[in-house]
Order: sequence, then structure tokens, then C-alpha cells
Amino acid sequence: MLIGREPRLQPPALDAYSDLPLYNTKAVVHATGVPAPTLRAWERRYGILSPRRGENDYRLYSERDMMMVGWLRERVESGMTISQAIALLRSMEPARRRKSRGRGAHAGTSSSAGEPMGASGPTLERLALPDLEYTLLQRFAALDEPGAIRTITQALAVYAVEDVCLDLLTPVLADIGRHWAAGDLTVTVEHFATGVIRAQLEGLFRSTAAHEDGPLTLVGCAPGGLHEIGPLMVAFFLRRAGVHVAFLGQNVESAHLMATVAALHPVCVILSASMATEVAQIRDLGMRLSAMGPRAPLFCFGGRAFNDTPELAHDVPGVFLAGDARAAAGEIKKRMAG
Ligand code: B12
Repeated sequence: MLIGREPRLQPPALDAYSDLPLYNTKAVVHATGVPAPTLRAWERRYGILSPRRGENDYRLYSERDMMMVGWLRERVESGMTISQAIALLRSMEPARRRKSRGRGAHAGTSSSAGEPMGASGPTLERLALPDLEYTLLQRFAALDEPGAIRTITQALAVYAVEDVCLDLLTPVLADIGRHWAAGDLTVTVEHFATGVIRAQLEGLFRSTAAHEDGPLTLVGCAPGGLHEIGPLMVAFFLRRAGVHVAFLGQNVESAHLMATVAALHPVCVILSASMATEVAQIRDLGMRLSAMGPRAPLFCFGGRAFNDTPELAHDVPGVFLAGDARAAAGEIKKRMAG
């Protein structure tokens, strides 16, 4: 199934250009429009160019270097940061050339150091987040698990993990929800996509240091709630921010949650409601927790139901964490520090 347009970005055809060191800095600046201090900063910070020194110790660049600088400049002009553009370039480069660049090789004019790229080389997706969102949606629609995981991995190579969660995975799930509601995607695709995303997120969450020496925070879905990706993101962001978190998953049952709180004395309990029907249960739990008096943990709640209809938060005893998972984690950290 194809939904929307077809974005493609060709890698620069570097091997079509000579790597003989012939041009001084002035020539590169003239040809590419990239100022000399910027060139040197790219060289120093990212090690992307390795000019050789001419007779009087001037830097000498090749046509291939110029091509690369021009390509990077275009990416920056189209809205990427230079580090994103370089990560994209590296993800597109054939492994053999990357290795030889790592050894500092500028080994003559032949193209033997790398596979030909460009028209006959690999066609790779754009790495801007909206383009990755499009690609990921296609992968999910085709039930293409390796492809979907590759796309998520590419995004993680270029962007901060919080940005991947909020600006790629969340919008893709919203797209899926919209197509599902409109009847042009099956629930099969929704289940598949949620499974892949949940597994990826959970892997990231479980492989993040747990900070078990700190006071405990519990995060989960309201009783009856099945939408667990949002609270999993909240738990993950908190763990990344140094909070000791236990993620309780779907449908956290009230009596058992109260027993856990009595036994383990968490400092904070955070519940999520995606559907308005879950709000009454959250209110009930908030009341039961506040009845514990001074030993009650801080009770917080949030999620789609409250974000869509903030008035629902009015008579829930506790702290409403409005907005997305990043805002929620920031607010919790602030309260814990204060
Ligand atoms: C996947 C999915 C499911 C899966 C969930 C599987 C799982 N393991 O999680 C399943 C199949 C179980 C499911 C079931 C249902 N779903 Co559903 N589902 C979705 C879908 C496609 C994605 C949800 C998701 O994970 N989104 C990603 C998260 C990260 O985004 P988010 O929820 O918006 O969260 C952001 C913020 O709200 C906030 N946040 C989220 N949680 C929390 C928690 C806290 C504490 C805080 C502070 C912040 C916070 O941060 C997040 C990111 O920043 C959405 C579509 C959508 N737009 O999201 C529909 C959607 C939520 N589902 C919907 C519906 C109707 C249902 C069902 C009633 C369908 C049915 N007829 O059975 C059932 C209800 C089940 C139940 N009892 O909970 C509707 C809800 C409409 C509404 N306004 O009420 C939606 C919007 C689809 C649609 N367009 O119609 N669903």
C-alpha cells in the first residue's frame, strides 16, 4: 500500500570524482560557497575531509572533497543541521569507503576504494523526520518488520531518542490511528506497528541504567487502559533523566496498585488515561491515594484523554501532567528536585 508521496534522496556520486589533491582552500570556497572557517570546523569536528598538504603547507582538496562539501551545504540549506547531514552522508557511504577514510587513505584516482554510487548505487530514504515518518508508515502497511526496524534505527542514528519518540513514532501511530478510523488501514497493521514500536521502545527502556538507588516512581495505564506506548515513553524519559522507574504496563488494577504502594512506598505514582472512560478510575485511585495522608506518594496523571479534554482533570486529586511525555518527565524531575 502506498500512502502519499514518494520521497527519495540520492547519495552524492563521490566515486565519479577524482580524489587527486589539486585545489587550495580558496578554490573550494569559490566552488562551494562554504567559507574557509566553516570548512575547517567541519574538518576538525567531524573528520569528514582529509586534505593533503601542498609544497608550502597549504591544504589541498580533491574534486571529490568539493562534491562532498557542496552536497553537505545543500542538506544544511534544506534544513538539516550539519551533524545530521554528516550522519546521513555516513549512513549512505559504502562501508569499504568509510573504512578507507578511517585509515586516512586518499589512494589515487581509481574508484577502487568504494562501490559506485549515484544512479546505479543504493537509493536511500531521506532522513528528515517527516520523510522517515512516511517511510515507516509504508513499512508498517507492508508488514515489513526488518524495514521498519531499519528506519527506526536510522532515525536513532541521527536524532535524539526523545525526538524519535515524539516526532517520529508518535506521529506514525497517529497516522495509523487516522487511517484505521477512516477504514483504509486494517487493525492488523495497527497491531503489527504497535508491536514493533513497543518492542523497540521497551528495548531502549530496559537497556537504560535503572538508577535503583533512588526513590521509586511507578508508571502505568489506568485500570482498563490498553494504550501503553504513551506511559512507556514517560517511563523511558524519566529513566533517562535519572529517575528510578518501574513501568507497570496496561490495565493497572486499583486494589493491587494500592497494595504495591503500601508495600514499596513509591514517592510518585503516574497513571495514564487515553480514553475518557478511564478517567473515573483515575479519580478513584487519586482519592484512595490521598486518603493515605502524609505517607501518600505524589499522584500524577496525564495522557490523551486529558490532553483532548483538559476539564476532565478538574476534579481528579493529583497533578495533571499536561502535554507530551517530555513535558511530563521535565515536570516530574522539577518536582523531585524541589
Ligand atoms: C495503538 C492503538 C491501540 C492499541 C493499543 C496497543 C498498545 N499496546 O498500546 C489497541 C488495539 C489496544 C487499541 C485499542 C483501542 N483503541 Co486505540 N489507538 C491506538 C493508536 C493507533 C496509537 C496509540 C498510541 O500508542 N499512540 C502513541 C502515543 C505516544 O501517543 P499519545 O497517546 O497521543 O500520547 C502522547 C500524549 O498524549 C502524552 N501521553 C500519553 N500517555 C501519557 C501518559 C502520561 C502520564 C502523560 C503525562 C502523558 C502521556 O504523551 C504522548 C507522547 O508525547 C491511537 C491513535 C493515536 N492517535 O494515538 C488509537 C486511539 C487512541 N484508539 C482509539 C480507540 C477508539 C480505541 C478502542 C476503543 C477501539 C475499539 N473499538 O476497541 C480501543 C480501546 C482500548 C482500551 N480499553 O484502552 C481512538 C481514541 C478516540 C478517542 N478520542 O476516544 C484512537 C485515537 C484511534 C482513532 N483515531 O480513532 N488502540
